[in-house]
Amino acid sequence: MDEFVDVSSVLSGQYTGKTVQIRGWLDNMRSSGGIHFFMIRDGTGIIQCTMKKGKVDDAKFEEAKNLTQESSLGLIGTVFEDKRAPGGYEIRIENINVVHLAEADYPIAKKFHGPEFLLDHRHLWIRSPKMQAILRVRSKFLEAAREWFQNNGYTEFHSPTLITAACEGGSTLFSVKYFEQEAYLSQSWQLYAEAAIASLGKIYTLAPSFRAEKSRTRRHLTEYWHLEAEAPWCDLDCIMKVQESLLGHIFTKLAEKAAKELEMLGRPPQEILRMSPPFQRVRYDEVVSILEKRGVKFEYGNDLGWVEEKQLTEEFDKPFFVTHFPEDIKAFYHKPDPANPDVTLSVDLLAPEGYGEITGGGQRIHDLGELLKRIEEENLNPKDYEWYIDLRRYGSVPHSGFGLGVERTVAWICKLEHIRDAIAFPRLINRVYP
Ligand code: NSS
Repeated sequence: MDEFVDVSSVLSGQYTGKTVQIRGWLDNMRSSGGIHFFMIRDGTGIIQCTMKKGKVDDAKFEEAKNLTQESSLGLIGTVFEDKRAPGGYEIRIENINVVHLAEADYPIAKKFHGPEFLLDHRHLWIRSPKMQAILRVRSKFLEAAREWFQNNGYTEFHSPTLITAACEGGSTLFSVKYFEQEAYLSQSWQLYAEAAIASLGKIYTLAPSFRAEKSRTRRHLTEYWHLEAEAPWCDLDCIMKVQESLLGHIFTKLAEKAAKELEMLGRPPQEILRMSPPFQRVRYDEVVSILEKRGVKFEYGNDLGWVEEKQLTEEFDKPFFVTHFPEDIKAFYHKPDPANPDVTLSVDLLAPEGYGEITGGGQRIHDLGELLKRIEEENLNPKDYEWYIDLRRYGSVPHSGFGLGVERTVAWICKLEHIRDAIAFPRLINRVYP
């Protein structure tokens, strides 16, 4: 017998009474009364394995005493249902094969460590139950998102990471020496997506975006994963419906496929289902009055910051849209509202419970003259945007799109205190290691 089985399938009960072979890492170990108790983790689950003196070779039993946390090993044993074991099953070991005896001083002890220590040891900390659960929710989140896009006729499209013109304004651009020229890291695929809709129709992407955020906050990374969509013949209302349908699908799938992980993170799946669309729509000017009523000092025309968003989210118990932001606080490509050109057909989606913005987007300018005017008003160099401007010369159509910050959304879903835990190896103003 040389087939290894997954711990998760042993825990599902399908191997009860049978002899199986598993492999994994020693998560924890104790010995009592001639029995070694091993907790073995294999990435699919964790299971108690017991080794009884007399049931294995004496030398093996003695050798096992010296096993260290995180040693990797393979073992053969019989599966028993046992209510006392965590997970309800245990494997009684018949033979064990140590693949790698880990060094004795595993840096992450079963005691409290400060956040900086855990960030320095992130390469090991991602093995912790909490990080495992978050990373699994993240994976299921993206699986469901891709599924929605595929079911709804969207084609996956990729844009370059090395670019020469800002999408979201110059202040957060990372510059890169590109041979003799200066280039930047992309903040968003959007401008290229606007070119690609005339080729492929409805499109989406999942890619890293980069922002040289100088602020240390709980919701800013310098490198984050951006789930973006762009659709021709789609207006502001249409792109809000796209977001509702996408997130509704994701919530349903998460409740079904990541229930155990969500539960462990303190987010019962029913709570996620309760967040399902429709999402309320509030205009920016209404937001100003809400803030005023709550006694928050806020002037019309300012952008919503962390403080304002936090206050606002207390008024809603589900995600909600904020629309029609003033022109001055939105990037050049946002279409001015024909009914009131001082505001734009823009929309952010805010998560409740103090989390705030998780998506940003809206309807784009499709008229050539209007775009040139906005580029000039924003003091951008039209030369940098020549190809983008060209799109308004050859078959321009009304179109809209949005970008969802994967870590922001996962942080909210998993009820995390800080965005850094929604990604395995976070990039922050003061951290590019490990
Ligand atoms: O700047 S955005 O609001 N909008 C765009 O980039 C559009 N060009 C997207 C589009 O229409 N295709 O960023 C979109 C989202 C925002 O709502 C956040 O959820 C996330 O990207 N975001 C971030 N997440 C983590 N860290 C940082 N620094 C960050 N900046 C934006």
